[in-house]
Amino acid sequence: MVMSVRMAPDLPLIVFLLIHSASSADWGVSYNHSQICALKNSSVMMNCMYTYPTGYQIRNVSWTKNPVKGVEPPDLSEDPEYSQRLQYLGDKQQNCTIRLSHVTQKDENEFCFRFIADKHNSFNFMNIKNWFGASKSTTDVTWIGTPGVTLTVTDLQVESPERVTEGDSVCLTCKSTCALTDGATFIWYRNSQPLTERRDRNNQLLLQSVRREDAGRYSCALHGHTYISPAVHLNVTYPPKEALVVVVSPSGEIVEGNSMTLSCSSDSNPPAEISWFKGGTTVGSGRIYSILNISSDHSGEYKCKSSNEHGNKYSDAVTLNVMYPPRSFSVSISPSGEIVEGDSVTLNCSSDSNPPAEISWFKGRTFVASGRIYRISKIRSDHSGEYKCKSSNELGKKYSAVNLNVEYPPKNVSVSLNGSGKIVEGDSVTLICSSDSNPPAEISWFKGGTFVGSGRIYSISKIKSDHSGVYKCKSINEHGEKHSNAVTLNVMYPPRSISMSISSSGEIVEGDSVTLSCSSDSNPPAEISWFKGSKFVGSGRIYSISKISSDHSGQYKCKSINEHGNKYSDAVTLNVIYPPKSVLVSISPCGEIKEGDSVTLNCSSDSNPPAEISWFKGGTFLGSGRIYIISKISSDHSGEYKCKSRYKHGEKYSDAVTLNIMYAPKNISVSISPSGEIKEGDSVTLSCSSDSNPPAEISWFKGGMIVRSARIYSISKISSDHSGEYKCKSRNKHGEKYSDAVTLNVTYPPKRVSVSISPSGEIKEGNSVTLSCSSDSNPPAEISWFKGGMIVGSGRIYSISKISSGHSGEYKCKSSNKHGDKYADAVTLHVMYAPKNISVSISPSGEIKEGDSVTLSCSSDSNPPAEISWFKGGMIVRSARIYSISKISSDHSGEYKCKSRNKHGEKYSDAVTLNVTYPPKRVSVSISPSGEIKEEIQ
Ligand SMILES: *[C@@H]1O[C@H](CO)[C@@H](O)[C@H](O)[C@H]1NC(C)=O
Ligand SMILES: *[C@@H]1O[C@H](CO)[C@@H](O)[C@H](O)[C@H]1NC(C)=O
Ligand SMILES: *[C@@H]1O[C@H](CO)[C@@H](O)[C@H](O)[C@H]1NC(C)=O
Ligand SMILES: *[C@@H]1O[C@H](CO)[C@@H](O)[C@H](O)[C@H]1NC(C)=O
Ligand SMILES: *[C@@H]1O[C@H](CO)[C@@H](O)[C@H](O)[C@H]1NC(C)=O
Ligand SMILES: CC(=O)N[C@H]1CO[C@H](CO)[C@@H](O)[C@@H]1O
Repeated sequence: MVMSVRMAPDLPLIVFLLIHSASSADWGVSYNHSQICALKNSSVMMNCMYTYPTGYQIRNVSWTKNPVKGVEPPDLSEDPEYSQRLQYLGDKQQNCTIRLSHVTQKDENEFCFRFIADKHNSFNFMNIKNWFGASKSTTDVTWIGTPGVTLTVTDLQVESPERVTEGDSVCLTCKSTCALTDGATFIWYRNSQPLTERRDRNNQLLLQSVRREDAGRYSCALHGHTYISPAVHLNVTYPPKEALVVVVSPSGEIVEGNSMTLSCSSDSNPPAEISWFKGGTTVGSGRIYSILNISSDHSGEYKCKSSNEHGNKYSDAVTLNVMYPPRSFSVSISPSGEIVEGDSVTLNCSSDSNPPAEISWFKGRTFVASGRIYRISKIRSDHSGEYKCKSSNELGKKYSAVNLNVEYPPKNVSVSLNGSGKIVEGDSVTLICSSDSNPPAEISWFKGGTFVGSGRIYSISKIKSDHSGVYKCKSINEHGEKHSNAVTLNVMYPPRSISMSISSSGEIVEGDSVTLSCSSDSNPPAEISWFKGSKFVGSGRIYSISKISSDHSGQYKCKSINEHGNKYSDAVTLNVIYPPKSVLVSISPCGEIKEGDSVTLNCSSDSNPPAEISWFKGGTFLGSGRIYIISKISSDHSGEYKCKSRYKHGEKYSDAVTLNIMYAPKNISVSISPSGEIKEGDSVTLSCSSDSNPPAEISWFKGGMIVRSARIYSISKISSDHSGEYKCKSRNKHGEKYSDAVTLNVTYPPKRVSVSISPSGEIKEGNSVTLSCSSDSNPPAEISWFKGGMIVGSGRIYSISKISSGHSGEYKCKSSNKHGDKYADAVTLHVMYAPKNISVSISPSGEIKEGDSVTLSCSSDSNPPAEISWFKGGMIVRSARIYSISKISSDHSGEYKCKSRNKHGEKYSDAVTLNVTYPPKRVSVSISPSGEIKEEIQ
């Protein structure tokens, strides 16, 4: 360590000596290591001790780097590069150890410790300048420990040969740029995995007889440090170990047309080159060997050769067995050439396929045999045909055909007729000769024994009856000939040339015998039917009528029919002569005849020739002709009618028929009995008469209401309610009609006589009042009015205008007609009025003396009765009609009046004066200022 106290030049030794003398200790800094080799990113501990003389006190400690004389050394703790990484572990006495973490190449510096101390117990020295020349007022000492700690930072590098061959010995070295401490332990990694197998020594890894598994990326590190060296690849080469052929695709059978891929896998370093062999021949190279569109030629043994600079290796052989469906076919027949029935024949089928095919034989679609050879001994004609051999394996099948043609003479010669069998004239007929032969035969046709044509088909178009006969055909080829069976043609035809004849000529009279006969030609023979008009009358060639009657007259014809058609003969007329019979009248329309209808009478008289007709009603001739028409018939036409039929040999009448003509009601009338006036209580009969066919139903109506259904309507004890208009209705199914209306006027004496007052309610004097008398009577009654027993008026209405109290009283009316009279109940008129005629009377009359008894009474007239009140002066003194004063005094003197009041008004009486006389009492004397004496008596 070097002492580095420096003094200012102008501060002489005195200070130094003082310091020196003041302490026995020396100034100094000592570091444990002057050189430190540190691994990148590791933490470095720089152990440091410092000393200073006693009496000094440490004021400041710091570390700096690469100090230069004359330059203020920077404090590393203030350098941002270091402030985070530098840690001062020492103290302010003697320990100045620091730790620097995460060291980098940049940290390769000289690090020095510096401290500043001053004298604790100061002797007031003069100024001292420190070694930087700054002037201080105290004895500061700044000390830097130089030389400091030199830091070298190293990384790690793996040193390795790039390539080695399996079996070589290899040494890997973990290198650093400075010498790390002896005790450092190295760790090795392969492919980032720590090696567990300890094959290292110091910083070396020894791989004796290297194996291919040792290849990989190697890196090294120091135990206890995070830093790992970059990895270095160790490449171990080796010859191919083995070659293996794998069929990549397809996985199963190999079929022609597919593609196939072989893959050769082999492990070697560097990678091997692959070549392919089929048998001993090279066929390709590369790891993959593909064959597109494989064919059977590709079958065989394949292997691959794997080779690199260190050696080569062959794979085991792989066998390709290419499957394919049958192909290249051939079918042969032996013997070749013409084959005749009875020969022996062999069919042979050959085909190529993998796996070998199965062979089956088919004739047409029918399976006949299996196996490559198909043998037929004694061949027959039915063996002819197409034979197919089918060659099939699992990949497919193939057919090959051959034709076997067996020749033979005609056989099964037969004739067939087209159609269902029946042959009708005009049809087209075809005879077909069918014959079995090989080769095909020649055909000839015979009718009877005569040749008529050749060819398989013999056609007759539009056949005629002449073609009927026996036909056959002959079939002939090089192996023989044969005749068919015979076929008979029977040609049918419909009836033709029909004719009819009558046995007798001339007039036919009723009772004669007549025969009709019909002849016609047809095949098969026809059936004959006979018709009269369109009506069937018989069958058979002959139609006989014995004893002919008029009914037999008419047109006759015969019809000839077979299954192929029919034909009618011309018509022949039979006209049977006869006299009239059954003369009948018929009426049209039939049924009911109504007036207005049009009616036709028809006389049917049956005779040949027709008779003359005449008409009669009763015995009267009406006209002639078969028909008698009445248009718009009326009831007058009713009656019996008949007709007469006249013939040259006589005449005949019909039965009579009656015309009954229907009509709606008419001439309807009503009669009342008795006629004349009808009084209540009488018996009255209404009868309705009308004319109609059929008879009508009668109903009676009063007003619009039906009251009875009968021709006669009787009312016993008629009442006024029966009054009114009546009519009757006559009705049958042809119509209805109403009579004129008749009036029933039932008379009766007055009844229900009553009086009503209007207005109702209270009647006040001056009102207008109307009394009305209502009464029911027929004829209308005359009315008279009574007040009390006095007649006061007449007429239904009795009016009083401006009524007065004098009209009060009982009123009634009397109603009278010729059948009687009747009084109404009496009604009372109460006329209301305000008080009037009010007067006052005093009793006793004459002079009234004090002490008398006096009665004032107020009388007034009013309705309703009034209330009375008494007034003296303007003051009310009593409310009563009588005002009695017993022992009257002079105080009662004065004017009195009474007031009479009801709801209609009020009235005051005239005033009356009460003059109560009395004797003298109390006298008073007064002297007037003038000396006059005045005496007053009160
Ligand atoms: C420093 O060195 C001394 C002497 O060489 C030794 O005794 C001491 O243990 C060391 N200290 C450290 C922390 O290494
Ligand atoms: C100095 O301090 C460091 C850290 O506290 C410690 O490791 C070292 O032993 C100390 N040195 C002495 C000599 O005490
Ligand atoms: C440096 O060391 C710290 C821990 O001490 C670690 O987390 C970091 O990854 C290291 N850096 C490098 C680059 O190795
Ligand atoms: C090893 O070396 C061989 C020969 O140079 C080379 O072909 C091969 O690719 C290398 N392998 C690796 C993994 O680098
Ligand atoms: C009924 O007969 C009476 C007496 O003949 C007559 O006065 C009256 O007017 C008749 N009434 C009707 C409604 O014809
Ligand atoms: C006021 C009035 O009329 N008084 C008379 C009352 O009666 C006497 C006697 O008859 C008369 O003398 C009063 O004049």
